[in-house]
Amino acid sequence: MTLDFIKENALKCGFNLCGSAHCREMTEHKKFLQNYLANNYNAGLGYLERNFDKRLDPRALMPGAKSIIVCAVSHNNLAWREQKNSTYKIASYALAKDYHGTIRVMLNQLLTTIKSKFPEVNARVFVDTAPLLEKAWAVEAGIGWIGKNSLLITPEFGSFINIGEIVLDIELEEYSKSYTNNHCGNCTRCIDQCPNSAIVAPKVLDARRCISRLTVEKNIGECESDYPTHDWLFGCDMCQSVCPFNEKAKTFTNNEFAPVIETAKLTNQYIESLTNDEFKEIFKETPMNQKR
Ligand code: B12
Ligand code: SF4
Ligand code: SF4
Repeated sequence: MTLDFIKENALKCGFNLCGSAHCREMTEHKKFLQNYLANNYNAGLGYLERNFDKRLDPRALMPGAKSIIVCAVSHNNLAWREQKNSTYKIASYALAKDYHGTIRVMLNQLLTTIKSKFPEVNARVFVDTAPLLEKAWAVEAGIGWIGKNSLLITPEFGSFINIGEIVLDIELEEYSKSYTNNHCGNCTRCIDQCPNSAIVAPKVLDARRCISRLTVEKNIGECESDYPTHDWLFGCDMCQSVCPFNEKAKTFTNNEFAPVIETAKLTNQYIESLTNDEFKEIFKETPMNQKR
């Protein structure tokens, strides 16, 4: 299976970027992951402690795994610039349909195409929830670099993207060249402007301070944090909004990632007047209704 065949079909399935990598143990991440957990930077997110070996090696997650296809798609709807009618803010990705379902469908579509040409392939698709270092695999697959805000940044689409993978039990004819550049340079905007100083060192996030952790994840009780959420209702885009690589980044091209909520309507008065049932109805398709 050639890289061109995979990329061409990934784009047809609605992805913006795609690459491939050979499955291996990411030993270089072991110490980082250990320190991260030892410092409680995972903020009580138990799933980051479990499956330690699987997280480092996709072959432990899927026995027989040989290769991984990494796909990325933009959800950049500019909401991070445009929510001006209220002091409340919602992360851009949360204004569209929940990406987990959308990306799973796209990955399965790509896998169906692959299987129609290579019926002997066994594979599994993953998006977000599996113990897989998705950003690190995206770097390995040549898609971008990990910025100081700890997020994957791509030259063309910036960081307002989501990632999904197909892990296969066959070797591919060729693999992408891993992304070896890091274009952050001397910039420290994300570190300086995080409202809770959650980026404690370049690429190191203390999730106990992170507004996204405080507003998105359900088991908030396990996270003993007094840090404020600065009017963010769900998620946080600050460390991406200030990133120069998002200033000129392309916006979403796949309409499945178009906002389903009209941000202009979201005034303080409107938000504060919503009953629970109204809230559920309005945001029913978005990740806000799918709290983990
Ligand atoms: C847990 C999680 C969170 C947690 C904790 C995040 C964290 N950084 O720990 C919380 C809830 C806070 C969170 C928030 C967000 N998340 Co999140 N999250 C994840 C998840 C499920 C796992 C990430 C993980 O493994 N964390 C564990 C720690 C150890 O890893 P890490 O901090 O990411 O550190 C890595 C690098 O910094 C790097 N590194 C740093 N220093 C060094 C040094 C050395 C020597 C080496 C080798 C490596 C290294 O290696 C580390 C391991 O890969 C992934 C999906 C997945 N399965 O990968 C999505 C994911 C990372 N999240 C995503 C998104 C979109 C977000 C938010 C932007 C959502 C929002 N708008 O509110 C915020 C951004 C916050 C931020 N600045 O990172 C996207 C990222 C897209 C992108 N462009 O990168 C992902 C990939 C989901 C997806 N499939 O699209 N998230
Ligand atoms: S998502 Fe918000 S709180 Fe979390 S690191 Fe980025 S700017 Fe800080
Ligand atoms: S704001 Fe600057 S330091 Fe932070 S990720 Fe973007 S380029 Fe890198």
